[in-house]
Formats: sequence, structure tokens, C-alpha cells
Amino acid sequence: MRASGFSVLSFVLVALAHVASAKAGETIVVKITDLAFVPAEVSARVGDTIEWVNVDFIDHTATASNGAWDLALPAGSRGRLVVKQAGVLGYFCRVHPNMTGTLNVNEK
Ligand SMILES: [Cu+2]
Repeated sequence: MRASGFSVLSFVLVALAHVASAKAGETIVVKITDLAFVPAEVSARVGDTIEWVNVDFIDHTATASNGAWDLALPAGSRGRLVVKQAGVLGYFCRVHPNMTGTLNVNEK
């Protein structure tokens, strides 16, 4: 009885993993270090996740130049965004406007 319960659970977990991998895009990591986005320019597809990892001891933001989003990234934190629109999108840090980056987003 115990053994069969376990195998049913494994089956459900495998099925869920399949659904997740079919739907989710890739995660692209942009590191924030020494007052810079690294890499400053990344390519992504609609549905991908951009994850900013702030390893500085200073607070930053990732703010879209067109105002579409504004992520607060306190020192030592990380923040994520799922890209929903194709196009070339610049972004910057509101605290240090000379910190800039670019997302090149292609259709799925
Ligand atoms: Cu900054």
C-alpha cells in the first residue's frame, strides 16, 4: 500500500515537470556588479525570464526606458521579469542613470 502510493506520487511529479518545461522559457541572468549590468546587452525570446542578481553592496534598479517596468534591486537581492513583448528595449538604473542595459527580445 505504501509502495504504490509512492509510485503514484512520482508519476504526478514527472507529469508536472513536463508541463513546466513545455511552458516556461529560459532564464537569462544579468549580474549587477561594480555599478554595471553584466552583460549589458542580452538576447531573449518572448516568454523568457530575465533575472537580475545584484551582488553590489549598493541598491540599484532595472527600469525600462519606456516606463513599462521598474524593478527595485536592493543590495544583495535578485529580481525577475518575464518578457512579454518583442523588440529592442533599453533600461537603466534610476539611482545611477549611467548604468544602462539592453534587452533584444525576439518573437517566440
Ligand atoms: Cu544603480
